[in-house]
Amino acid sequence: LKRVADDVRSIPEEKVPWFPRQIKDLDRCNMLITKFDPDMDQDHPGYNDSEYRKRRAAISELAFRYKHFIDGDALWEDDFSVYQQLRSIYPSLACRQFLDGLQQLEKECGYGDEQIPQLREISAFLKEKTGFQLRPVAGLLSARDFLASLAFRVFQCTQYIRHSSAPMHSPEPDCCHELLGHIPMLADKEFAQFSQEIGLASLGASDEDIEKLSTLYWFTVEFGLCKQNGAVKAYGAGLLSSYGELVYALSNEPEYKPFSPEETAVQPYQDQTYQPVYFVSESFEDAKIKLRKYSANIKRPFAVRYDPFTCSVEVLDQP
Ligand code: TIH
Ligand code: FE2
Repeated sequence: LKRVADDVRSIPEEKVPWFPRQIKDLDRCNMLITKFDPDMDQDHPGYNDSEYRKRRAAISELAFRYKHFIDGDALWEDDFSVYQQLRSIYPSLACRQFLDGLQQLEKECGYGDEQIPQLREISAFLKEKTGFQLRPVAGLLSARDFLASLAFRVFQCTQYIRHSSAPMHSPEPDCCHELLGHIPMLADKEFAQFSQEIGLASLGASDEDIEKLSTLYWFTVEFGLCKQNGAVKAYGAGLLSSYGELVYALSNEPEYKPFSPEETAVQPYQDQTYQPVYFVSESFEDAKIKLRKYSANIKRPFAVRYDPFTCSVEVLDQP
């Protein structure tokens, strides 16, 4: 079955027809024409071929579902405890930018209800805040592909949920991790820019540099700590989505090192359990400046510049 517009639009008798003003207005530009439909059109060559129609329906369904958090409801229904437990410790352990982002998501986007906003709603929310948008991904992506999407301010999100027997820590990303770890941070302008800059630095880089950039990503975007008003706070998504590791990272147990891209980029890491070492930056601003300096030294025969008007990357000859 073809999907038609949710609401039938009445066209008012005005001189200027309605047109979208904001990106979210595009939600209303969703009317499809029901034509050449093998389910409804008796003249369609596939009308009497049930296998063909089934196949087409499945393909259509994939395209429709592409925009949604397929397993999203599970976070709030089955595993609402993940949210509630983490929510209670955020005020003392999470950085200011994260708390701001989460509060906006609760106020403007339906976080905290028993129902989760859909991927495209969160995506529209982020787009207004920082220009980031979300894209569903079936599983773990290669570092190169994942980082490349950041260059365009696109964040690739998993949709499945962690097993209910281990809500405190998951060794792989899941929807709790994306929703509670990454998305509030991506609502911060400075953090969004930091993320995009890692992405831009990765475009066309050697395998060796990709490895270093993904290690930098790991110890900042995923497991970063930063100083704020004299205290150390978490801004890494891997910490902010794991009750167990968040408490551990801000205890006396792990080792802290000052964030320094050259050193951080070659620090070995493992992804089975908690990190033995975390890097602490003075501020986002400080991390961004250091990263920029580091990226400028990555050897590439060209330079890149992002054009936000066309959402494309310009490739420039290196002088
Ligand atoms: N360990 C995180 C969690 O429990 O939410 C998930 C991951 C972050 C980074 C890699 S896996
Ligand atoms: Fe992540």
